[in-house]
Amino acid sequence: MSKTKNHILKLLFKNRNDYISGQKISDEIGCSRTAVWKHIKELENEGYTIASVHKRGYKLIDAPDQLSEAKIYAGLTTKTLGHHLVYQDEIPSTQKKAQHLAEDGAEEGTVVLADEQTSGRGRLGRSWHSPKGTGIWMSLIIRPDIPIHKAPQFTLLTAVAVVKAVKHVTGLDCEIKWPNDILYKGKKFVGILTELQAEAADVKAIIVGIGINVNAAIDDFPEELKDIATSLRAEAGTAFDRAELIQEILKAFEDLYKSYMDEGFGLIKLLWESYAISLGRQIYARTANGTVVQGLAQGINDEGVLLLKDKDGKIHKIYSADIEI
Ligand code: BT5
Repeated sequence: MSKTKNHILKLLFKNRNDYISGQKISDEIGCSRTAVWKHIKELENEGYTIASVHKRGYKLIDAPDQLSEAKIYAGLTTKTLGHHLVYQDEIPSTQKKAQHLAEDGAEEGTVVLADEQTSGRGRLGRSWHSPKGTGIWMSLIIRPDIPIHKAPQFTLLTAVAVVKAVKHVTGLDCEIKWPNDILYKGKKFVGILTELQAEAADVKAIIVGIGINVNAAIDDFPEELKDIATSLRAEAGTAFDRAELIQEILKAFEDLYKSYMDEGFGLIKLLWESYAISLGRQIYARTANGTVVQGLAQGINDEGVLLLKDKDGKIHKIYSADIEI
């Protein structure tokens, strides 16, 4: 989308409850009224419904579920998170882009968002299915002043933020499977990927990748995902506004992040445990080197590490693994 059109869209969103005159738009943007009119027509062709009333101006009535910077900014209630937003219709991976931006010094709170990822990725080089127009594929850059061993706590913080936001927007109660999956009735619809840039023992940046199946139809999933994955639309029977969910997630994340920096991991740990499915159950933890530990999931410790008690009563600390219940 051209810069001018994006700017007009931002003004329309900002004045959503009222008319804004063509003159005011052209003054603010520094283009002619004819140019404003041309862009409004283009927006209408793209699916926006815009009322146009003589002597009053333009008013946004309805917007398609098309992501754009303007749409996200319009309802964003965070103090800083997402204020620097990098949006692309198509990208190989928001995570990769965010990694590069963080290396180049991108400010804390920068968010990279795309409508489609062509090489979305999960942990350990797995791929993440990220089709066009139906999901949320985004990566957040944060720069907490913490030692690196605490970074995995941000996977748990993110999971809590997403569960809260999903509840707020859709009413669905979902569950967290340690460390990075969010499920609804046993099927995965959210994956979280937390990566780190460090200098010696300190965190320079944490890149939090969040993938959410929002409006995808199960029939459109690739064969290997049909039985294990779901989407919010498939579960609720109705489509959701991705921009609203993004705004809620960023708000919930920012609030939890503040609580984390002010008071530590305590509140997040409590919330996380209240949403976790595996606790108190016999589970298998398969680590990256293929070792499998079976035991009772007792909880997480203060660093977010999973504690498994095996049949001999020995406690295993699981730092990273896939869990089978
Ligand atoms: C994850 O990895 O669950 C982390 C996924 C993170 C994706 C986000 S999207 C924005 C950002 N940019 C990126 O490139 N990535 C991040 P893992 O625990 O390794 O799970 C990967 C596995 O989940 C795959 O092997 C599939 O079995 C399954 N999977 C792939 N795509 C899925 C989808 N759309 N929905 C549900 N499950 C999926």
